[in-house]
Amino acid sequence: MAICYLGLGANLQQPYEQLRSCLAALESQPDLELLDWSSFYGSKPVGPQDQPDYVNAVARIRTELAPTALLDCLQAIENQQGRVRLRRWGERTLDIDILLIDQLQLNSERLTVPHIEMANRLFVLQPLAELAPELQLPDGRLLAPLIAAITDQPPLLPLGKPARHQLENPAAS
Ligand code: ROI
Repeated sequence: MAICYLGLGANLQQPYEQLRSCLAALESQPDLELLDWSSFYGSKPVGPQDQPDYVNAVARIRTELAPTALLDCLQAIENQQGRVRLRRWGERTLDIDILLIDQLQLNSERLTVPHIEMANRLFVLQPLAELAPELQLPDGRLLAPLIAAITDQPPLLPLGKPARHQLENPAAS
């Protein structure tokens, strides 16, 4: 059994709803357990600026799936939600990144864990720190100093955290 953290991001086709339905899809997967998720945050694009702002969040899951099987499962969810990706570093309907798998370090053709850019991205570190403030990366680094070192990215805009009963149906309250 592994505890994994997933980075969720979207900036097309109602990004908040994309993330909400992504969490609903994770919750309905037989091979993994959705344990918790962060608030959703609005964020300015890292990369080309001529694209819409993003909505980002981090989810914590538990799974027995091997890393590549987990990747297959997450890519199937991206595709089920009609994933569109227009260009590298560009806009996309839904991106699910494997950030961490326990304290595993993995470098294969398909997958690098921890996620190669996570330590440099406020839109990953801040929601991750909300979920797991004391978390250490496999190399021993803590989140708070990594966050403090980021000076080139504007603050995130907190957008609230949907409750579990709000994941399936956006109209429910
Ligand atoms: N920028 C933000 N703010 N959020 C993302 O999820 C995101 N994803 C990406 C790139 C294009 C690097 N920029 C991003 O893949």
